[in-house]
Amino acid sequence: MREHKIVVLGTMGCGKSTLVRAIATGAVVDTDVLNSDREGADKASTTVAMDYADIDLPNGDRLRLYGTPGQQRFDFLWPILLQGASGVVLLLDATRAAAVAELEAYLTVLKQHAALVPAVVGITRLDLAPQFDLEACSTLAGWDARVLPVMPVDARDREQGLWLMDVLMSEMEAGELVMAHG
Ligand SMILES: Nc1nc2c(ncn2[C@@H]2O[C@H](COP(=O)(O)OP(=O)(O)OP(=O)(O)O)[C@@H](O)[C@H]2O)c(=O)[nH]1
Ligand SMILES: [Mg+2]
Repeated sequence: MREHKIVVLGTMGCGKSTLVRAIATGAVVDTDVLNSDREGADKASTTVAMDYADIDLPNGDRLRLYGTPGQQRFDFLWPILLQGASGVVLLLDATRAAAVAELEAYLTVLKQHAALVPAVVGITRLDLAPQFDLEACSTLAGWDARVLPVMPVDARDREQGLWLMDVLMSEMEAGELVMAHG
C-alpha cells in the first residue's frame, strides 16, 4: 500500500476543514476552536493547528490529508506541514475581494517551499460569487515552466472534493513519470 501526504492550503474560511471532513473515509482530527478573528472570516470556528484525515482510495492507496490553519498568524506552520508532502491542494475563496492577490501570495509560498510538489488550485464558494474571474486565476496559476490545474470545487460536496483529489493524483502520477524517465 502506498501512502501520500497531501497538504491543503488557503486563506481563512476558504473551506479547508470542510473539504477534509467531506472526503475523509477514516479517522478525522480537527483543532477548530471558536473563531475570535471575525475580520479574517466571519464564521463560528477556525483551525488553530491542523486538520487531519485518512482517505482510502479504491486502488488501495491511502491519502494522509493535512489541512493547515488559514489565519495569517499561523503562516509559520505552512512550510513545516509542507515538508515531505507528495501533493498540495490550494483552495481559493471566490468571495474574497483580494482572492487573486491571495493566490499570488500562496504561489510564492509554494514556489519557495514546495517548488516541485504536484499541486492543484480549487476555487471554492463560487456559487456566492458568480462574477469571479476564473480565467485570471488559470492564467496566474504557476511559476517557471509549471502550470497548475485550476478548477471550481464546492468544499461541502464529497463528489466534487474527490474529483479535485483525482486531478491531483493525475498530477502526481505525471510527476512520477517525469522523474522515472527524465
Ligand atoms: N456556499 C458555499 N459555501 C462553501 C463552499 N465551500 C465551502 N463553503 C463553506 O465555507 C465555510 C468554510 O469554513 P472552513 O471549512 O472552516 O474553512 P477553513 O478553510 O478550514 O478556515 P480556517 O480553518 O479558519 O483557516 C464553511 O461554512 C463551508 O460550509 C462553497 O463552494 N459554497
Ligand atoms: Mg480550518
